[in-house]
Amino acid sequence: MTKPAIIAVGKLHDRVIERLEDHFEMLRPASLDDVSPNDASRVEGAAVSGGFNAAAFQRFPNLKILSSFGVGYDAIDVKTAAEKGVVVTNTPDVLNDEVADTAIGLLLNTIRELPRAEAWLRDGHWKPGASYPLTRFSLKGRHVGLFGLGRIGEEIAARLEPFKVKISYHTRHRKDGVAYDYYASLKALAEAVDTLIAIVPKTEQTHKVINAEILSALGKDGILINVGRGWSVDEDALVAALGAGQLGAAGLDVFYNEPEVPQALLSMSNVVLLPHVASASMPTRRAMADLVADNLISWFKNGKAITPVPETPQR
Ligand code: NAP
Ligand code: 8YV
Repeated sequence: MTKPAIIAVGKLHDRVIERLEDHFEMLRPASLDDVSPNDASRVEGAAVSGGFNAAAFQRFPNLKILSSFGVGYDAIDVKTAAEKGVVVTNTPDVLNDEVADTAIGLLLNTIRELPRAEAWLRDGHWKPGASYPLTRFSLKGRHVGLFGLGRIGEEIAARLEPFKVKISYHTRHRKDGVAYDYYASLKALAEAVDTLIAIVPKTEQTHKVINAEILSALGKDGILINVGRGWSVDEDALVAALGAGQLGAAGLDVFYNEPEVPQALLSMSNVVLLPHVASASMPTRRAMADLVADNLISWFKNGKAITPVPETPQR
């Protein structure tokens, strides 16, 4: 029996290919331009890391399912997928713990300047009589606002509880069974808290919503942590607020135009910058890779995807 043809797009984790090879005929072109029309017409599934736009969907007339690596699927044109009846899947939940752990690490590093203190030691400044300066900020007594309380936001909140900080949140819909204070707008949340952790998806509504007004509401002792998408932050406003002392510090895992990081941020001492590594451990990336493969295997075997996104067909 002929195996269905699957196209692998982008820099995919090796495990995805390893898992799929037994079940499918794998096409691995260097670029979509290298796929002949004949091959394109045979492709029924796609494993994707990175983007897949409307033009890419048009190339594969018989595509039925696209399995995307990552929980955020903003780079996949789900509107076109839905119009063409293509199921899109993502990798939710398997990365919640890793991303939440990273968010807490980033928060502590930002507040307690641990990367700077280590650099100070490595640079040979720790000598008799010399101590790293006391940090301006402490996590103790802070009021942390979560912008986003979904799968990952809830795990971040759970990890914050033992730190004895007050926790509040803003989402569009109030969550049942959650004891944290709810704020109906991001502005109201920013006015109430002194520490904001963003973990929302990239959508039309979240574009640059963390703007000058929000940063100013956090205040001069305010801390911003972003582990969602750089898209949500007005980086010019952030640079201005940090530079003018209107915001205390920021910890960022994600940027507006990755991998570009604004020079102004690179030269600031009150920021901690990570290269989008929140889920980037071997075990977690392997689990994400397995879910990419399992979605395709399940769909072709049982006609049912495991984690379809809500915008496209569910099977
Ligand atoms: P999720 O379960 O869908 O949660 C998203 C949360 O954001 C929900 O609480 C949702 O609540 C809220 N939200 C969405 N749009 C909003 C808006 N316009 N205003 C206010 N709140 C809004 O997603 P997740 O699994 O937690 O992942 C969240 C995002 O994190 C992903 O989409 C991805 O972009 C990012 N991420 C980044 C990394 C990294 O490596 N840094 C890793 C994993 C994920 P309502 O629907 O009630 O508004
Ligand atoms: C990954 C992420 O870095 O899952 C997401 O949405 O942003 C991260 O886990 C990315 O998906 C793949 O490189």
